Amino acid sequence: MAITTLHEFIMDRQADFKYASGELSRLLSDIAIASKVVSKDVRRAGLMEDILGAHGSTNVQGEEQQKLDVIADERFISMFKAGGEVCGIASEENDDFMPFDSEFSQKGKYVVLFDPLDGSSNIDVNVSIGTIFSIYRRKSEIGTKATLEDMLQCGDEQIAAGYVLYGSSTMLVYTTGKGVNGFTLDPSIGEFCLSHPNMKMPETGRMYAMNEGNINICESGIKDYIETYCQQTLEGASRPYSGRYIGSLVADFHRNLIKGGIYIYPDTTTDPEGKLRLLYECNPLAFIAEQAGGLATTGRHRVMALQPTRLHQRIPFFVGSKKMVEQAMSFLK
Ligand code: P6P
Repeated sequence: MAITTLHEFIMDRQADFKYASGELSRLLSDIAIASKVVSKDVRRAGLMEDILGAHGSTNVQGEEQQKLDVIADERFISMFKAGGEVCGIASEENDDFMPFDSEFSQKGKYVVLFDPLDGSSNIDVNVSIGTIFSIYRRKSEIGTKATLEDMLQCGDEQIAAGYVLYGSSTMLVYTTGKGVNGFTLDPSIGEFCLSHPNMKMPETGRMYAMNEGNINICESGIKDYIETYCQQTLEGASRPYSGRYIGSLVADFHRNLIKGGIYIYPDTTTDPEGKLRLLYECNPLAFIAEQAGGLATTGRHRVMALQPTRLHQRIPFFVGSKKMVEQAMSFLK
């Protein structure tokens, strides 16, 4: 079977963009290169005591940073600075957004918001983790410093979005608004190769992903959905749904994209706004979900319609197969 590398695929699809002059293609290629480097780091984390464990600091979320969080963050930022397509970034690991200082970067047309390593509590126990990224055209004038307004754009304005899953294999899945395509890293040639063309999320499924430890500290409609719907043998079924919760959003999302399913992280008494971040977790995955025929809401509103107000704002997140998200939402008052 002929191999299509990510680079070839991006070049072939460049014609999808009117006035495409190659910047987005180069940016996507830069993300792929940084992802290969992070994948190498992740896969030998256990062998490098200086890379495992806590970094000894906490991020703006108050979460203890893992060394690999910080390393991955630095890898992506240095790639964006070197590429020239990006004028600034926002990342889970950085308190404030980061407008790039060089004249070279300030000519960049794009901003990238990303979570360099999501699920990093799983690093030390060898469970899948992921990178999530969201790309916007800047609103500020080219040649100037990126602004907060460049970062706080509505999810519907995304030019591209995707994730890298450092799982049993390393995969990069992305969309530019023309469908979703998945690429698997072939370490023997160091290339991401097209393995999942034109991905479509099954409109229903039989797996639900939720931290059920939260079942009694979130709104009762969710408990009703889980207990009276997911955990019952419904008409025509031979058994209830299966619970599958990996503790890494990217891994749960990717499984649901392929097999069908729903991921729910609601607002709780401990996380009254929800836990997941709108800008660099929910919006990019919402773009992928919708492009694949799925749905992403807060339980009440479509994620990509929300106007962000804060860089690290959190929202409740219901994402996955369209019919399953709609079904779960019907249980909310
Ligand atoms: P909890 C990882 O920190 C993350 O952001 C997602 O990847 C994951 O689904 C969720 O939080 C896990 O959170 O509260 O269930 O441990």
